[in-house]
Amino acid sequence: MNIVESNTIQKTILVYLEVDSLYESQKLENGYEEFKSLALSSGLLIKNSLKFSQKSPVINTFISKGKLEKLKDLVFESDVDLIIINHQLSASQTRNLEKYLDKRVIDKTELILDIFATRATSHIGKLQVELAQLNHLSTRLIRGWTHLERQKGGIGLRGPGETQLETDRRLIGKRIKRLNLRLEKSHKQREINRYSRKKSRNKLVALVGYTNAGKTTLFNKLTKSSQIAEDKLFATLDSVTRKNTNPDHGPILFSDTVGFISDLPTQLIESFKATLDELKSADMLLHILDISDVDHKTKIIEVNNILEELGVSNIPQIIVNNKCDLIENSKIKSLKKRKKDQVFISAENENEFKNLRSVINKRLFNGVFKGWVSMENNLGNVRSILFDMGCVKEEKVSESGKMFANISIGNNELNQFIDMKGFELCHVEDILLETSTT
Ligand SMILES: Nc1nc2c(ncn2[C@@H]2O[C@H](COP(=O)(O)OP(=O)(O)OP(=O)(O)O)[C@@H](O)[C@H]2O)c(=O)[nH]1
Ligand SMILES: [Mg+2]
Repeated sequence: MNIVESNTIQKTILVYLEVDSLYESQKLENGYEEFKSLALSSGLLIKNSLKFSQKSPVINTFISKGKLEKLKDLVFESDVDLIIINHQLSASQTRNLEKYLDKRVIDKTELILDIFATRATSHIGKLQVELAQLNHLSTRLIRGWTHLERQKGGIGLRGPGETQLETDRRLIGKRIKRLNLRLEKSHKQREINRYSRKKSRNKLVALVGYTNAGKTTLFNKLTKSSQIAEDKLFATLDSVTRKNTNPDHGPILFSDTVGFISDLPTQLIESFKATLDELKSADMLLHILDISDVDHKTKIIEVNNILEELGVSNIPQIIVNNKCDLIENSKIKSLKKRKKDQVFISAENENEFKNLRSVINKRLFNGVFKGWVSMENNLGNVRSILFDMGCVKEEKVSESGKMFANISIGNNELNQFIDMKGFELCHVEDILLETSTT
């Protein structure tokens, strides 16, 4: 049930705190804007906001006493249903705040879970979000909800949470177990497996990065797909894998994944691990970033932290600076000089992909060989491997049964055949000669 359907557009106060002691990495300059986008993505009506900084969180209420009084006044003045805090709160902090303010209070985790609940479309996506919500809920069950009994419904309680709230821990535990089993089963059936079988012949390149960086836009161009790419947070929830369509590449599967965000709730990382497992089998990651974003440096660190948490930080990465069209040419030029191992593109303009493609080829395949090879007729198995890899562009057979194939293949892959007896690199003239004389 979403907010509009339930006829109760939730009126909200956003509380944005900068807590000095919690910033391990740099803080986001546009952190408030990101927080606001999250709230708007959830369909909330923002009536008011309060921004302030604090040295460290207060144990009982997270927010310090003076600021809390200010917030209480604001709640009193504004007709609101909900207060959202841009941090993760403990169950007792939430409860104390709700008691003091006499309003529902939700934290960033619940807000993100809510967005995921409204965005999930696939069977697996829905199961994953439900699992994350229930895991979150199970940590909250100790708090008494009776003080807000009359305010049930709406954000934070959408989806499975609504019916589960009244059930006890044991039932939730059971449901979590069942969901885990169902997820496991769905994953087994999923196309990933089909791809992983094929993968032995194909390289898997996964696009990762902060939400809204342009991963799906690039993925669509690389694979001629039409996944939804939008200017909103978490446009993509389900991983999608497709074969590369460009003849300049060797055999590659590209995989588009869910975007990351700073302080991504651990429950979500846990639940999405199954989908993100695909990352583990990736041969290379394209780490896409929005170079026009003032916070891009901090976001690179955030993304790398999450990759580490997922156990994939050892996979080779190419940093792809996207949205170059949004910054001055001179700046791009100087960046290119300083960051020679990185790639600079505008995902919307395919004409600029030449360098990206050549860097991918170089790193994955040690460059790509394009040309004709000949195989004696006892090398039928090599021929079928080449076809499986999707390397063969054209084929000819002489009357004696000698096979000729025009292939596009990574040098590393080619090396496994090159020393075989009966396998040769050849010129197009040789083929004409042999196929016409025999
Ligand atoms: N100007 C400009 N806009 C871009 C470029 N690449 C992507 N965009 C826009 O940026 C927005 C986000 O793009 P997506 O491809 O959905 O981003 P994403 O990384 O897949 O986002 P999530 O799925 O939310 O993680 C869309 O409005 C795109 O049109 C680019 O090179 N230049
Ligand atoms: Mg996307």
